[in-house]
Amino acid sequence: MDAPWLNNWIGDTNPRTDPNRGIKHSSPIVRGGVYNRLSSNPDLLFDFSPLMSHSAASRYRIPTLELLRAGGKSAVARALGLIETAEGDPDLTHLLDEAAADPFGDVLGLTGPPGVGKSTLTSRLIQHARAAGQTVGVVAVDPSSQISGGALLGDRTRLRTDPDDGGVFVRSMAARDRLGGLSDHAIAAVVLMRAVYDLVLVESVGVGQSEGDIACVADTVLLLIQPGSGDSLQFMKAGIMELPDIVAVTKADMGDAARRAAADVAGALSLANPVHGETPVLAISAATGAGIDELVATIVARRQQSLSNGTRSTRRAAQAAQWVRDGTLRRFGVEGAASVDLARLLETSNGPFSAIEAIKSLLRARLSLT
Ligand SMILES: Nc1nc2c(ncn2[C@@H]2O[C@H](COP(=O)(O)OP(=O)(O)OP(=O)(O)O)[C@@H](O)[C@H]2O)c(=O)[nH]1
Ligand SMILES: [Mg+2]
Repeated sequence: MDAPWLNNWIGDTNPRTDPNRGIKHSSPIVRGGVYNRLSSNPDLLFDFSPLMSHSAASRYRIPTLELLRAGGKSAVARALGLIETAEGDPDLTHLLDEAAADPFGDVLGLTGPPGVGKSTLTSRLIQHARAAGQTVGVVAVDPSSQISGGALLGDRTRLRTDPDDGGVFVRSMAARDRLGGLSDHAIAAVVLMRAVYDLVLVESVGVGQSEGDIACVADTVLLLIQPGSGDSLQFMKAGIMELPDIVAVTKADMGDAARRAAADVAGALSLANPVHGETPVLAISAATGAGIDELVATIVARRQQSLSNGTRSTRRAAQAAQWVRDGTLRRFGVEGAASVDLARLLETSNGPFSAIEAIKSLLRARLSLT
């Protein structure tokens, strides 16, 4: 290939001949009239180097958002790898802020206790979205990796997807910071995927309070409850009931238990939250497909509502502020977080990821850690 760094980036596929990549449209020729100076081949009119970051401070080959979007699954896979290996790199921070500022898709968070049916439902939702022509990214947060030391790719997710389908990308990630919670890396992964795919599904096991963590990245939180498990009482006790946007009782094919559980949960919700008691509660079966169309319709209706009443953008802004606050608290504790003006730093930075890096430098310098 004529542009070795591109080959490096997206594998052996040839972006000039692959019509699906759409890279011709984002060619720098269109953007900046740049001819390829690297190649002696006059036929090669594509110089992608302006699409790469070349800041002197960066030790990595970080793509621009444009290249990431054009590069298909392998580009996304590499970018997600960089989240883990190049944390704090200025070009990566820039890419993450760019992605955060230019969200493309919707993020649906699926949470619930182990074995409730999150992965089975995720598979269904992938099928549904692909049939409707949407591209899908999946982040499965793997809490067991805290013990085993690595993400158990595939084990936890039990997802069956077609490896040849370029429109689906699945990534299993370690939840390192809190049990079942979202690590900084998982948040960054969701932000990148949200800038590339139409729909991003985040599967996270809810253990106690950690269900709330998914709310820091999801536009819509879907809480799954197992029939006959007494989960509705547990969730009420834990104060979780105010968090989900939609509740689904799974495994409705198993009989009346699901209907009873749905009624219990609806009752618990209206007690816990009389003002916003309209949280939809559905009974679904990912195994048979029963209730899935209704669930999707409910998700879509909620999305429309949040777009028209402005709650989506308010929520996303609050989430970005939360990433900065939580990241600071985790690294520097309450005293550290209180010693900087987080809101002002966020306001004056290029985005939440720059703000986090600025805070890290500031507080590390104060602690003489640098
Ligand atoms: N009968 C029935 N079984 C289901 C349904 N959905 C999932 N299951 C079964 O429930 C078990 C757990 O399903 P998963 O989708 O792996 O559940 P999960 O919530 O992703 O589990 P973890 O990731 O381990 O927390 C599997 O044996 C599934 O086959 C359903 O709609 N009906
Ligand atoms: Mg699972």
